[in-house]
Amino acid sequence: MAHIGMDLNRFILEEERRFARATGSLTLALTAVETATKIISANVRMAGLANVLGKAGKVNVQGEEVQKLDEMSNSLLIQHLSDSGQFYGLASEELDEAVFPENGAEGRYVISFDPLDGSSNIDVNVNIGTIFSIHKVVSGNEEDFLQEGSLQVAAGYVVYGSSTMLVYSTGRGVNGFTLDPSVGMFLLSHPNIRIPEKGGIYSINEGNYTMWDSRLKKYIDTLKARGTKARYIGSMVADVHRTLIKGGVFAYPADSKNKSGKLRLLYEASPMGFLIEQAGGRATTGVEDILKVKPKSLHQRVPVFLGSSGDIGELLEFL
Ligand code: P6P
Repeated sequence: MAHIGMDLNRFILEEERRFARATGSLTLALTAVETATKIISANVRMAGLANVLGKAGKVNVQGEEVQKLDEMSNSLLIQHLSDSGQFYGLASEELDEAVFPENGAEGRYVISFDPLDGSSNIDVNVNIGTIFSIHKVVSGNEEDFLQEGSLQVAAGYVVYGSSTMLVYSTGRGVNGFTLDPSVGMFLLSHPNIRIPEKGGIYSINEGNYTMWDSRLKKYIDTLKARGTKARYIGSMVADVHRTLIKGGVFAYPADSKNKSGKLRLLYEASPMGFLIEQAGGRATTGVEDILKVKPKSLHQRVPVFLGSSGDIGELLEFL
């Protein structure tokens, strides 16, 4: 029985024991994510001191300046996920193509991840995070990354904020673990997270208002008229974490400049949509459920509206 303070490893093992056919592979896979993100957390915590601030002098597949912490986080995840032997393939926001670890031939899973999302906030000490999405190997090639979000075996994020929290789901609810740096363990702090049916907060970059569809403008204007609170950090992991805990709506819509929105399906929209739905909320592109979208490419972007089911229902009436 899960109790506050239970460590993540024991929680994962107890979850595994509930499945007679479990081989322990997912446990090893999740443990590799845990180890890599603990090390990333230690580096993020000392970013201001260890000269890892600033640019790495490179540009990634998204055309974004690569920050040193981005590069380090990506390398750490590649190393630990590969070493685990549980992953047939790895897809990263920082890599144009998927990589297939030498010792992953027998791996039962593929993983897509954003090693350090929100990295433009690194130099100003604002929350950033790691997001991951795990699918089963089906065909043993790159197609395995292009499965619908509803088929995820596990998804989660680590938010490096006032504390470091790992929040994940394997399809049986959502649980949050807070890193206790004094013992270097993630301890259960938020068991069975449920998102409120309605929340009094909306989270969207209003700097793009003039480029939005008129129906979206009408919806946001209605929220304002009601005095709904606006909260926008500009770091998806932080904005979604607040939405998961407090309720409300997070949105990164398409606009006249970004016809498919800005956020990536495989390692942002899909894992976050999975968590929000597992917590009782909804996640949509505005046209269809995010978890039903069949990906066409690794770095495909989609419009994102996710949060409390009551709020998303109202939003869809406007759209
Ligand atoms: P904007 C960070 O760069 C990111 O990918 C997400 O973490 C965040 O939600 C979004 O972009 C913020 O974008 O255009 O509002 O700065």
